[in-house]
Amino acid sequence: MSIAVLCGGVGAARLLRGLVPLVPGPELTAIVNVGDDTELHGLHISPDLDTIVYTLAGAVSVERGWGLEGETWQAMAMVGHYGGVDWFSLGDRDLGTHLFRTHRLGQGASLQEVSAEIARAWGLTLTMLPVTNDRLRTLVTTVDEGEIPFQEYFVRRHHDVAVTAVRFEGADAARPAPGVLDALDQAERILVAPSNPVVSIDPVLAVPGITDRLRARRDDVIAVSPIVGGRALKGPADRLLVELGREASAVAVAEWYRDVVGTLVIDDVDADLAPAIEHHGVRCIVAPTIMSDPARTAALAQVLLSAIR
Ligand code: FO1
Repeated sequence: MSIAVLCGGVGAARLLRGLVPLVPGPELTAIVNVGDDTELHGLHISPDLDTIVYTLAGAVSVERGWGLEGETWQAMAMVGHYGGVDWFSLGDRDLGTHLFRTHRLGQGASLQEVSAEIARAWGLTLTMLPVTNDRLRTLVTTVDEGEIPFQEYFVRRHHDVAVTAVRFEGADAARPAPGVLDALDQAERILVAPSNPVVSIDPVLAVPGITDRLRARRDDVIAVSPIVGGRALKGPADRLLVELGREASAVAVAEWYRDVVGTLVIDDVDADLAPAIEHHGVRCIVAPTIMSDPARTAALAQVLLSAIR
């Protein structure tokens, strides 16, 4: 069964880890957010693409969910020694990935080509596509500093500042990377990972053509709620929803996605929300969604694959 998955970072990477043993590599396409991408020290950093690669390769830091396990930080310490930008922690080995990517982009390779080279080097067989090869950047309007780049909000400010708006710079002119629309047309099922709807999935949907494709295939689109028991499993999705005038609940996730998602999988603890979700015209499946170990991750992947429309 061919599957396309709309992906942010950590939550998507974990879901893909559950899908990889069940879906043959050539039939699994990850379409990945690039709104988190940033340029630092002259390097192009693609956090969500890298988080997916490192996770599927079994090399990700278990504690952080991003970067590499057993990483050292000597280069960063040296940058800090000079008074340079050291609030975004780039490990010594991780830096090699950014050096390689930046060099290849400078040679004229597309982000998609470099991402495929990196994934191949780690032995991955799925197709991993940045949603676009063009420049797309998530910008966040904060109450005290105005509009700032996503990583300044997320990492430098520890996503601990109230947000009034989110914008995807470059999205209007961005073209889907080659293969993205075909994957959405041809996949038997399209999954939306339990990533942040506001800052991880919306930048993917903002690329012209993607939302239209999903609308056309709404009955085949299944999302997993990243909000469980009124809280985000990781990151600021719960606070962002509230700051943008919604509530922090799986019902709000259903409302957020209702135009493009036909089915929402919510966690057992939220079972009583199922009627309210179906009231929004979104079919609801109740299942354990917390991917805390390989068995639970595999079970969630199985639920998604066997969900019949
Ligand atoms: N997240 C942090 O909270 N602090 C960091 O210093 C940090 C560095 C970093 C370096 C490379 C990379 O690929 C990811 C990194 N992340 C860091 C995660 C990154 O901010 C992600 O965009 C978020 O986790 C949102 O998906």
